[in-house]
Amino acid sequence: MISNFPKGNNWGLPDHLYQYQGFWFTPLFLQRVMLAQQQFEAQPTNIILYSAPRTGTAWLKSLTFATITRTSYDDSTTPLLFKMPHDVVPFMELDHAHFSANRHLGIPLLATHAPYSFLPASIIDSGCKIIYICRDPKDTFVSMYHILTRYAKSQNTQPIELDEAVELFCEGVSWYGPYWDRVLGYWNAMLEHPDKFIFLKYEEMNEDIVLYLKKLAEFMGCPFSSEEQQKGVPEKIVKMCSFENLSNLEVNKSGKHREGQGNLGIENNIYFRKGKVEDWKNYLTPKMATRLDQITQQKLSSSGLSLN
Ligand code: PAP
Repeated sequence: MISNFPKGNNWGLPDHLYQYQGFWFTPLFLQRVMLAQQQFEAQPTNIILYSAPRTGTAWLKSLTFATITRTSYDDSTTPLLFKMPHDVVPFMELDHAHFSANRHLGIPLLATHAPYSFLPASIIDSGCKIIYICRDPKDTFVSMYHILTRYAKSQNTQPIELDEAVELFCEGVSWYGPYWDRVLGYWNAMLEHPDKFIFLKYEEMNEDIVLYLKKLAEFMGCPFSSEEQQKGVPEKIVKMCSFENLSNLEVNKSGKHREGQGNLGIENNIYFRKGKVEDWKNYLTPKMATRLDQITQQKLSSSGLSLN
């Protein structure tokens, strides 16, 4: 069925992207999103982490995981010391079975990159909490371009040039793209169900991460007590989950994620590049940046949301 959908360039990688109901996916991910739509049974206690690729998923996973498990572990015992963030919070598209297992451990977190309109109905109907993180499209694009060029090299494929990738991203032809449409999908859903959502921006979190961690803890139903605050627990979690700390842990420097799962296997350090705001200034020409900003303004103009 998928092979009949409109085909697009997967930024030079051997397989194509396919467009379905307005969004672009690799065949494997589209298949898995569709499977999850049919089979995934959310519980009201679930907390779902939504993000587009390269917008801060690993950071959000580590922060929420460390916060939720803080009565079981501290910064010298947390599994984050020996497992990468993507391995402590299951990913709906690929870890369906793993998620069921984690439920028994009392970890209610689940992550997905699926656009809002593709969510399993049980997630929307069950009333579970939803945490969304988004990022300036320019930094998102630059981060995506880097992971794809590294991935292409690991597959012995010639990566596409930056200007070609900008073109594709602007046309919406990118993993789970168009980027703007998916952010808007969640933004509009948040406006409809404000009590269920917390909507985060990577840039704002960078400015005051302790404040946002406290908001997250409250939203997840496990606020920091005044005693914890006096002991500096939020600050310790922030330090544990910082880019500097995580990217220097042996597991994140040298391990391999999804090893043995076909061409999904990839070095863990690919997930930790620079962790900076406005790194796009080092890569995009003014013309490219203006083009991306214009699309952002055009697409979000009547939404009340800004992304740059
Ligand atoms: P994914 O979609 O491949 O899982 P995701 O974790 O969403 O990626 O985002 C990766 C970005 O978050 C990278 O940004 P960069 O390419 O601009 O550097 C990565 O470096 C950054 N990142 C990873 N961990 C952290 C962290 N602890 N704090 C801040 N940024 C981080």
